[in-house]
Amino acid sequence: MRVLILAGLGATSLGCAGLLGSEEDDDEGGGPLGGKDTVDDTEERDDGGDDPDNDGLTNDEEDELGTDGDEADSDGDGWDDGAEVADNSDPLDKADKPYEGGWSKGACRNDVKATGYGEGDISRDFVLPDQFGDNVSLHDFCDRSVLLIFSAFW
Ligand SMILES: [Ca+2]
Ligand SMILES: [Ca+2]
Ligand SMILES: [Ca+2]
Repeated sequence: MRVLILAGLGATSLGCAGLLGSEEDDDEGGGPLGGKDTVDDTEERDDGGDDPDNDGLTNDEEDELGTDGDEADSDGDGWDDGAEVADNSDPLDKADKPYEGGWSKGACRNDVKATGYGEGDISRDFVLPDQFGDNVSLHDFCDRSVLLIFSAFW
């Protein structure tokens, strides 16, 4: 079976608000036994608007997302943090990458609920290889029109 997935005709939705939480130091500067932290992750940055790793996210944005402000690719998947945020993929999940087929993943992709298989229903999510050989999830394109063409040969 070969599946061709075409997606397009939708407005691009950028941003990942609500996708990621932030980590805070809950020991108020003290180490496990009340000593000094070996890594001070609570220090206020006076360079919050800077982007020293040149990934498109400021230090303040990286702090909020929990990404590394000194490493462009926090999860080591080959995609810069800013590119992942712009594509609604998780910059802290190595398995979650922008879609290389050229369309952004929808910000609503994790909120889609299947309703059935009738006309107008929302289909159950599934993953299939696209024409480029990349595995894609149907719900990644929740804000797009998706044309699925199925064929089978025996
Ligand atoms: Ca940055
Ligand atoms: Ca970064
Ligand atoms: Ca990455």
